[in-house]
Amino acid sequence: KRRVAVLLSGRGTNMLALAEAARAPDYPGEIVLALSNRAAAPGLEAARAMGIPAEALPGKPFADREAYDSALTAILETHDVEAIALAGFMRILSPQFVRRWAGRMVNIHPSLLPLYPGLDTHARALAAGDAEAGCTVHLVTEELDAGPVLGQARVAVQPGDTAETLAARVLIAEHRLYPQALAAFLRGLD
Ligand code: 3YE
Repeated sequence: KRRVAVLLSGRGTNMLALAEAARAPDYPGEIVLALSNRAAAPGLEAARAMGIPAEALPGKPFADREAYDSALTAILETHDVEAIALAGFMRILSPQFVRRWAGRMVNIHPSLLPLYPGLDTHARALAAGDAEAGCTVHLVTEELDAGPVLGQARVAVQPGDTAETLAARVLIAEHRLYPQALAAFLRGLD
């Protein structure tokens, strides 16, 4: 099994979906580490409750993005990580970090990319009057939310949806998509 780290900043619900899927004997990866840039992220405790080592690396003490990302790589190397799954990790990664993990790092984004890279995706989909929303798993490249698409899931926008109700519906789709897309990605690694 590939040794996978999940990077998160919040509740860690996608991390939990990955960790639960990875319990299956035939899953091609194991979640060996949950890492958060926010020490207070509930996802860290959720990981520990599943027996997954969890660490926080807050950004504050670091002089710049490169220094932070170097520390991140050092932790990942300590855990012999082979692949990275970003799951609600709210930092832009430096070109150096992206190069170090090139072809070995994926992200889940709550829109049907190339629509709505960046933040506030659900509000933007509603403002545009879209009939469909969804989520995308993509390879992480230097440009934010612009890497090759590995998988997508669609949901219908319902009358009366708010950003919150739409986000909740998309999140359910994320929890189904991400374990499948990560498995296919891991099976394709050298
Ligand atoms: N980095 C690169 N390429 C990608 N990070 C993510 C995807 C992805 C990536 O495809 N190179 C919001 C982050 C956006 C933001 O601007 N954050 C600030 C604040 C960080 C903090 O709170 O300390 C920042 O400077 O990074 C994951 C999704 C990133 C979402």
